[in-house]
Formats: sequence, C-alpha cells, structure tokens
Amino acid sequence: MHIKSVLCISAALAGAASALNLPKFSQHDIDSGSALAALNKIATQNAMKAFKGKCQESDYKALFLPWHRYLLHTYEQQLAACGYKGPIPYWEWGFDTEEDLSKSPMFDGSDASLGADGDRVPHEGYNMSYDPLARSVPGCPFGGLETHLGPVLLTDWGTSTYTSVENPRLKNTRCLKRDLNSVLLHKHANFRNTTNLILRSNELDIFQAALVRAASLEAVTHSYDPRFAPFVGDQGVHFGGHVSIGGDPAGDVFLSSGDPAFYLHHGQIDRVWWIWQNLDPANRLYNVSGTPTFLNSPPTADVTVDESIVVHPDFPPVVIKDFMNTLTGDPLCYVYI
Ligand SMILES: *[C@@H]1O[C@H](CO)[C@@H](O)[C@H](O)[C@H]1NC(C)=O
Ligand SMILES: *[C@@H]1O[C@H](CO)[C@@H](O)[C@H](O)[C@H]1NC(C)=O
Ligand SMILES: *[C@@H]1O[C@H](CO)[C@@H](O)[C@H](O)[C@H]1NC(C)=O
Ligand SMILES: [Cu+2]
Repeated sequence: MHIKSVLCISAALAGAASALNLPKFSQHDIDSGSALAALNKIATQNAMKAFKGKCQESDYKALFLPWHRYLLHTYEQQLAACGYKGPIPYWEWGFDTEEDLSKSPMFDGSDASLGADGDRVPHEGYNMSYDPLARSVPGCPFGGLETHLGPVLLTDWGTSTYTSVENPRLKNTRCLKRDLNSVLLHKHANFRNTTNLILRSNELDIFQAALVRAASLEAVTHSYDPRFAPFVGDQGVHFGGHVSIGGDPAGDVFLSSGDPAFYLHHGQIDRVWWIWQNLDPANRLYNVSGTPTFLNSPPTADVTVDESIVVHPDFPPVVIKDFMNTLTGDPLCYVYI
C-alpha cells in the first residue's frame, strides 16, 4: 500500500519458472520485493489480455480464498455506502519487516494510518510491545475504537493460554488493542517468503497449504497430504500478518476481522492469490481444491466452483465461480498494481 522499502534458485524453482516463462530472479530481486512487483506486473498483463472491457461502475480449505475475496467485496460495498469511493488498499508486508511496525504507514498514527502505537507494556510470550490502541495519541485514527464480540480464542499475553467467554455473541464492550510485532512479520511474511510462495507452488493445493498453514513449503510438499496439512511449526504469510498485528480482537482467530487492519492484510492475501492465479490463468483462474469442512472433518466431497459461499448475515450467498475471475465485471472488476 505504500511506496519505498546471489542467485541460488533451486532446480525445482528454475523448472517452475521456465514452465511459466517467467524471468529468472536473483536472490536480491526476491528479497528486495522487486521480483514480487515484477510478478504482479506480469499477472496484470495476463489479466488485461483477457479483459473484454465490460466492467461497469458500479473457511479454510477450498473456500478460504474465494470466501475472503467475497468478504472483502462486501466490506468495500459497505464502505461505499458510507461514502468511501476508493478500493481497499493492500498491506505489502515486505515493506514493514525490517523496522518497528509502529513506523509503518499502516500504524504510525498519521491521518492515513490505522492508528498509532499505544503505550508499551512489557510482557512475556512473543516478548514484544503491547499496544493498547485506546491509549494512543488522542485524535489518532481509530483511537478509542471499541470491539464488542467475544473473545472466543484470544491469546493471553505472556502465556500460551487463551481467554474465551461463555457466550461470545453477548455484548462485551472493550477497547481495541494491538500487539504490533515486526519480528514475527519478518519471520513469516518477508519478501522472500511471499515471492517463494508464488514461485514454488505449482499446484493449488500446495499454494493454499503453504499460504495458510505451512510448516514450510518443503514440509507441505514432502511430509503431509497438502490438503490436510496441520497447523504446526513455521506457518505461512497468512499467519504472519495476523500475529504481527496481534491484540484484541486481531489476535483472536475467530474475531480478527474486528480490527480494521484485517482488511488490508487480507487485501494482500487476495493479491498474492490473484498474482498466482494470473501468472497462469488458463490453468489457475477457475481452479479450486479441497473440501468445505475444516481439515476435512467430517470428510466431505471436493468443492466445485458451482457451489455457494455465504457471508452472514447481510449478504446473499454467491456462486464461487463468480469470485474466481476479478475482471468479469459481474460482480468484480479489479486488478492489483
Ligand atoms: C525480551 O526483551 C528484552 C528487552 O529487549 C530482553 O532483555 C529479554 O532478554 C527478552 N526476553 C526473551 C525471553 O527473549
Ligand atoms: C486444480 O488443482 C488441483 C490441486 O492442486 C489439481 O489436482 C488439479 O489438477 C487442478 N485442476 C485444474 C483444472 O488445473
Ligand atoms: C520465511 O523467511 C524466514 C526468514 O528468511 C525463514 O526463516 C522462514 O523459514 C521462511 N518461512 C517459510 C514458510 O518459508
Ligand atoms: Cu485471515
């Protein structure tokens, strides 16, 4: 969303790259983000080639990616109803992995940010700051924003235990908190992580597993059925973005969308999927893989693009197929740049 921040490609990677006719990237290109920008550009060119100019103004597994794309779409519609005419920006994690996240344009307290870094409260656990947004500079964007649901599964700072309330649907008003952590972002969502995820995942099921719950790309490929790889060890960019925002409710697996930063993080998730799709649209644009149940429990049939996804409670079910291609104009009409 903001502008600023030794060649040793493996045999597998070189093979993958040449199959798609991609340029060869040096390690420096990959680590600096210029490879990711180049991949985005190729994906945009491919997407525009198929574009016929008819756009008008206007859970995990197979569903994970299209479902969140629909969620972002509903959010954008809600923002438009409130007078916001722009698109949802994406959070390019790679720009924010070297410095303290409080210096990120996302979180620096400037007018265009999503709030400032609050007072630091030392704590154990990830050993990072604990930033209660409510205590941040008066007048800062979202300062004092309240959250009402849950918690459902909220990490207790300094421990590996969780807080939950008996009925998470009851109103439980408290101030939004964050626990910004660029170390975790660097560990899971640096430019190398994101670019390798795109370059090395030739199959959708590998891509999904590595993005959402990778032990590592290698473990996904060799140790598990990628469709059902468990959440263990070194997780992927999706986890990285979530935990580096942290706090309440962003650190709650079930309620993380209560922090406005969620939508910029998932904007980037959608962008990464979009780039991956549009590097090979003939094979990837309409491909879904997996089953609709979490970790396939209970076992269910493979999902197809003719099935529906639902974002409760205010939006109608939509057919997955309509959310695979972002350039049909019905309903989606966007590219990433
Ligand atoms: C936590 O950070 C403090 C200050 O940087 C450091 O002194 C301490 O050793 C760290 N603790 C752990 C467990 O890493
Ligand atoms: C879709 O992805 C799955 C999993 O990666 C793969 O097995 C299947 O062949 C792909 N289908 C198409 C049409 O590319
Ligand atoms: C992400 O990058 C970090 C640092 O380069 C590395 O330690 C980690 O294993 C990578 N994660 C994955 C899933 O590749
Ligand atoms: Cu998420």
